Amino acid sequence: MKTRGNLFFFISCGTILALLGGFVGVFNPAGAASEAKKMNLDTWQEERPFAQRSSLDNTDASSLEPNCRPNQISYWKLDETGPPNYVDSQDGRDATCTGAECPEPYAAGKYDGAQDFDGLDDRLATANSYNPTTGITAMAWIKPDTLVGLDKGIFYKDGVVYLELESDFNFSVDFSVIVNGRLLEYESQDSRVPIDQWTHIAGTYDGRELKVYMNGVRIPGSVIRVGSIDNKNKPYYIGYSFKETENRYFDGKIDEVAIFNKALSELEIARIYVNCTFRSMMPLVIEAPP
Ligand SMILES: [Ca+2]
Ligand SMILES: [Ca+2]
Ligand SMILES: [Ca+2]
Ligand SMILES: [Ca+2]
Repeated sequence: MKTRGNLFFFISCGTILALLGGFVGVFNPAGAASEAKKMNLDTWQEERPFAQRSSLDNTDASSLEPNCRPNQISYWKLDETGPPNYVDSQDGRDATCTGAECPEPYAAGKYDGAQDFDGLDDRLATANSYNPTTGITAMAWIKPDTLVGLDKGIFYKDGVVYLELESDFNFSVDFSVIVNGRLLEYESQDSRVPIDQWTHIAGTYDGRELKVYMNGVRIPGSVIRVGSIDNKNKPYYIGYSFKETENRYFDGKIDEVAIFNKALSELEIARIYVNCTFRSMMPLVIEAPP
């Protein structure tokens, strides 16, 4: 970006929300990811991928909930500097690993530390637990080192939920739940995740419709089946999934993994994507176009 014509503003919460569409552009995969953002007002709209243009551009401040992370039931910040315990700050559903399965700590996470998975055998697993059945959201920040070979497992519970990257579609976001004993899956195809950049991915199911999100914005399309999510007393895994006889490991960094007991709305996911800062006072750096 060019640097001339900088204007510095302190913008209050109302204006921040009016600029929500701008945030989505600023936080796109090609952008940096810190609090103070540079915004080229003329070009961000054109540069933003089609999949990231949505009704969020017309967001009204009054419709946002005060709770930053509504209905969250587990939240692994993955800030730990070594094994074996990775804290679930919501519900004590801590994840662990042993020996060669343990990821390396990665200091430059999306928020504080993250974990670096080797793509060979690294994974974290919780103890057995039951899961939501009427609705679910799963999300994570990921920064792949490589994307080759099999699908990549990001978050997984056998026979319940799969947040993956689909190798058949250039490693786009792929979310699945098991509804009434049958797989319900949406391979979004046009949400390709880039190498070596932090990308936020999420999937939701509300008892009827399954949707996927990338960088806080819904990817067009969905699949529908009315029913309840299967409930299994099994572990959750981070950095791994098992499906169709394949062990699917992820090579790269994972941060801020969370699950919720309902399908979050587009606004709720957008708020989490920007770290729930919409209502905060914050400095913005706005660049005039060249
Ligand atoms: Ca973290
Ligand atoms: Ca290993
Ligand atoms: Ca690696
Ligand atoms: Ca798939």
